[in-house]
Amino acid sequence: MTAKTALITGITGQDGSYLAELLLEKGYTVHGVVRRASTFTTGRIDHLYRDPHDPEARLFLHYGDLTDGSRVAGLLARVQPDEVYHLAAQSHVRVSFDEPLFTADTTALGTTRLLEAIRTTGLSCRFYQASSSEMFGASPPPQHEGTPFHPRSPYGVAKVYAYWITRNYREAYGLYAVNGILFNHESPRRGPTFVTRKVAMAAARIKAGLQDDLYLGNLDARRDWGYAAEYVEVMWRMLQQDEPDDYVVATGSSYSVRDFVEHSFTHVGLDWREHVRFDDRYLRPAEVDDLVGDASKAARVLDWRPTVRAPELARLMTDAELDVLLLGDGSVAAVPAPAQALITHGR
Ligand code: NDP
Ligand code: GDR
Repeated sequence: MTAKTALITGITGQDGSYLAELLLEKGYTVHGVVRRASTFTTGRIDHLYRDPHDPEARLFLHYGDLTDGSRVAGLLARVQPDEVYHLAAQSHVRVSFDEPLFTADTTALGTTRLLEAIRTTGLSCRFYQASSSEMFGASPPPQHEGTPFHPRSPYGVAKVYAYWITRNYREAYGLYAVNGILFNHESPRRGPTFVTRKVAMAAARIKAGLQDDLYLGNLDARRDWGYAAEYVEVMWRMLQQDEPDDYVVATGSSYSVRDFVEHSFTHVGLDWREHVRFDDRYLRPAEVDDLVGDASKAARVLDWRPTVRAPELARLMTDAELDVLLLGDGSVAAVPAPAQALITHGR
């Protein structure tokens, strides 16, 4: 069998980096789309670098932005992928309330641009859409493939659009297109403004004496948190089936934000009540209270089962942060807090 070629949008993100690793291990040639920024954004995939002049090189990157449909179409025609993993999105729920139009353009219409490019170039590739448990929003748990959508944010609404346009291209044009409806999944590579990474970084910094307090919003929200490194495998499995279909991917257990904080702080010997403060700028205009996924279809059809749940995740993420801060001689690296934390939410 000849080795396959994959195109990953969002390769610089958390999931894109784990997926690129997985596909390279499986022998794929991997092309990634990177948007231009004034600083380098490839930190999560730098370890995969191999000189492109090396005949063995199998990872290639291209500039491109989801808002530029002609570029997307040009890239697809040039790369001729067997599989497209569409992971790029404005993925932050709180930010989507501040930037609803940009979120719609990128997260919703970006998906149509890719699908339309596949259709018009006549490619017979397989397409994976990164759908989200945020589509279920206010629908009570447990949520499964048949649960009605009730999104609670511009991000959730944009993902519902992207879900349906993916199904529509499957039904209308016979495209092999699937929705992976993934519940929250985290890792040491998680963006620092998502709550799990924010908590893990703060617990480590407080332990190391670099800060005193952690400001959070709603501690009562419950999430079904899994481990990102385990979740990319199921994306790949979805594209290896005879027929395209949609799947929920989750652990089936839910924990509150407070639980996650407690596991992280206790792990490094801290009492979270002495350090966690409330800041209403981290509240959302509408909240998703409780997500618990029923992934029995993925277990049955794809033979996929997660092993890492929130308590272990909190420990491994906090350990990873401490590893960055604690130097070999026992001293602490004076890593400054990022100015990103100055950003205020609200319109
Ligand atoms: P990240 O936010 O870590 O990564 C998002 C990626 O999209 C980054 O590579 C980012 O580039 C890229 N991107 C954003 N906007 C554009 C644009 N306009 N043009 C091109 N690229 C763009 O997300 P995750 O890795 O956590 O998630 C991957 C996908 O899965 C997303 O679509 C997300 O919405 C979805 N999802 C995630 C879940 C999770 O729990 N992680 C759960 C369910 C769905 P840059 O690095 O330059 O910012
Ligand atoms: P979520 O993740 O909105 O579920 O979306 P996030 O980690 O941002 O929030 C989870 C819950 O924590 C509460 N929370 C806070 N959240 C953040 N970010 N910062 C805080 O200070 C804070 N305090 C409390 C939130 O209110 C929320 O209830 C993620 C993203 O990866 C999406 O792209 C993905 O689709 C969904 O998961 C599934």
